[in-house]
Amino acid sequence: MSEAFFYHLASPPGEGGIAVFELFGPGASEALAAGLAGRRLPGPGRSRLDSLLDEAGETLDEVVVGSQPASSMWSGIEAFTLSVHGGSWLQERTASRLDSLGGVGLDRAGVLRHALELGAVDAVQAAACELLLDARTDRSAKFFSRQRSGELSKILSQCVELAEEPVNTAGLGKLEEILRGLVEGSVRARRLGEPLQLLIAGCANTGKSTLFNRFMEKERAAVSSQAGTTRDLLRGTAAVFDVPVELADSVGLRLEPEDTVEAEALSLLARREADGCLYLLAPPWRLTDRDRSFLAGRWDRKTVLVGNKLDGAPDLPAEDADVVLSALTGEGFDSLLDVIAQRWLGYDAGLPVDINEDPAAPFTASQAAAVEQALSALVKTPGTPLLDEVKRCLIIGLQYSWPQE
Ligand SMILES: Nc1nc2c(ncn2[C@@H]2O[C@H](COP(=O)(O)OP(=O)(O)OP(=O)(O)O)[C@@H](O)[C@H]2O)c(=O)[nH]1
Ligand SMILES: [Mg+2]
Repeated sequence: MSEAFFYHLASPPGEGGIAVFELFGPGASEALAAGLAGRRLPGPGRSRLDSLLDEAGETLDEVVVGSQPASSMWSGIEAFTLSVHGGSWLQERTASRLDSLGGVGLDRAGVLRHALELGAVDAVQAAACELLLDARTDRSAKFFSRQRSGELSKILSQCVELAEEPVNTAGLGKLEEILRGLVEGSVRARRLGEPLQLLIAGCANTGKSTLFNRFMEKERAAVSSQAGTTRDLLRGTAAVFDVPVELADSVGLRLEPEDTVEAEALSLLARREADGCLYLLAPPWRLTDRDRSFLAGRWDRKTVLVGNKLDGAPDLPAEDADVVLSALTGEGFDSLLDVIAQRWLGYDAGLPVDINEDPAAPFTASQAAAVEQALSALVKTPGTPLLDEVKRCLIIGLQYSWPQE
């Protein structure tokens, strides 16, 4: 038996036109050559047509074999690619053939763990890689692609170097400035990979589902003039300035639920967690006792009061509403987006920001914690910063912050 190697199904799961397996590790070339009719592998950067043979030497499938340099692989690991036809049976059969050749199948996280061990990526790049593959908006994809290339890693390495230099005021000042910038930018960066979760709540018939649909840019939720239309929680991902935001449309609050389904939906709603709440008010946009009792406690400081149905009441004062709009016509909707971006997404006034301009900053909880600890060790005792501790935290951020617990 030849030396072990790893394989990974890189194409999306399920049936497809073509399925792509990646093979890497010390034993990959020998094992792959043994499984091919031609028994010859392409040179670096090249591909060739061949046939994959089963254990008995019969052709399993016509395949394209490629030899990929580390720089062109998502994982940063030099690999062979084996493209087979994409039917489910063939995918399974190919995997079992690779097993019989001595291969060990790895999922995406397994490949990244391996890449981290090999030093092909650091922990920041591994996290970025995972988030890039799951990115739901262009803004997220662009940001994580830059972090996959090492933008934040480079800044953290530069900080480690500054912490290693003999103590001098200019260097320390610079280090503090960089770390403060990273901490500040991290709210915005984290929201690109861990979407903000907002609950849309309010009394029955205030227009929650209409607002939800406006965020989704399509008719996802049923809307009607009858109170009690929405019975269960409906979820969807919207893009606010191209930042992913997860929204939940909820059952309307009523004193007397009509039946047990509505009562159950209301009791679920009372226990629901989210980062924030968009609470809808109908004209004249004044909070009632029922509104206050829902908002008291859990949603107190996490709510934006949205005065809806502006089209029907154009000249009213905003009263308790933080923003007034018409979910039906879209008038005033942009100002709600501004409020969300400033309140929760870490953007200043002066939106929209170009989707290429999000500065590099910690984008996961463990990266953010590492950088915050480095900063607090730096400023803890003025004049005698704990530089070893600063360095230790930064190295944790760079090398050990992925996978997160
Ligand atoms: N004029 C006007 N009507 C609106 C607006 N938003 C919603 N409506 C209407 O108000 C009614 C209720 O809207 P929904 O979106 O179903 O309200 P809801 O809060 O989801 O209602 P429940 O699910 O029953 O709690 C519908 O007839 C909507 O067309 C608005 O901005 N202006
Ligand atoms: Mg509704």
